[in-house]
Amino acid sequence: MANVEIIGVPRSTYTRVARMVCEEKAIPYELNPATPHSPDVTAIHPFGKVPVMRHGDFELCESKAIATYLDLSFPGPKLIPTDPRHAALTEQWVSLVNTRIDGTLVRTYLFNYIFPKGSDGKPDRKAIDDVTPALKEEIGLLDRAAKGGYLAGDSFTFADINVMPILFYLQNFPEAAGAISEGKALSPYYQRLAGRPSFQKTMPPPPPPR
Ligand SMILES: N[C@@H](CCC(=O)N[C@@H](CS)C(=O)NCC(=O)O)C(=O)O
Repeated sequence: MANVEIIGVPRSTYTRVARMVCEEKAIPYELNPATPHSPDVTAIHPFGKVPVMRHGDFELCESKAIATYLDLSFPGPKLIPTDPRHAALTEQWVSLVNTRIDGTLVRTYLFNYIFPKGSDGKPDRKAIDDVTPALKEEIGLLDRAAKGGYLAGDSFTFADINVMPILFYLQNFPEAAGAISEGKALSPYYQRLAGRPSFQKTMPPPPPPR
């Protein structure tokens, strides 16, 4: 069968998640660069989001669905555990990150820095100040969860893959970096997991100069 195609943008956190799954399981794959809402993406994702995936004649969207398909279809370490409690904890942390934490930390906080909307081309200071309490609360939540060494249970799972690309970007911005360094667990957790080859091999390119 044809190789797995991950279609998306290398800088996208969710695209990186799908690639990390391939790397962890040593799945041969190609990254086909395509931006959100481009024809290759909208043909597979109803809302034009990346990543999308093609494997032979099978097309799929949504990073968690892609991860589930890859984990069930290919040999290699199980990233979504089979034990019911461990599987459910993995799902819980993916859901908490994707339905709330991503919105606060990436779409609201980071995007204010990366895609500043102010008329002077600078980040919107008020928007950053407004989101900082929620940012601190949610980073605190991740810090407490990371005390066990992994987000879900006592071993590496897809829940860790799902959060690592977000932590990668947060390190570079002051309020988030400060909140991470205030806790005891999240910074060592990030440093340890950042050493995994799946993380190193999917490093996004640096941002374009402004
Ligand atoms: N729930 C989706 C979210 C994917 C997502 O938001 N991707 C971003 C890039 S990291 C995107 O395509 N944004 C464009 C948009 O929302 O229009 C998933 O898990 O795959």
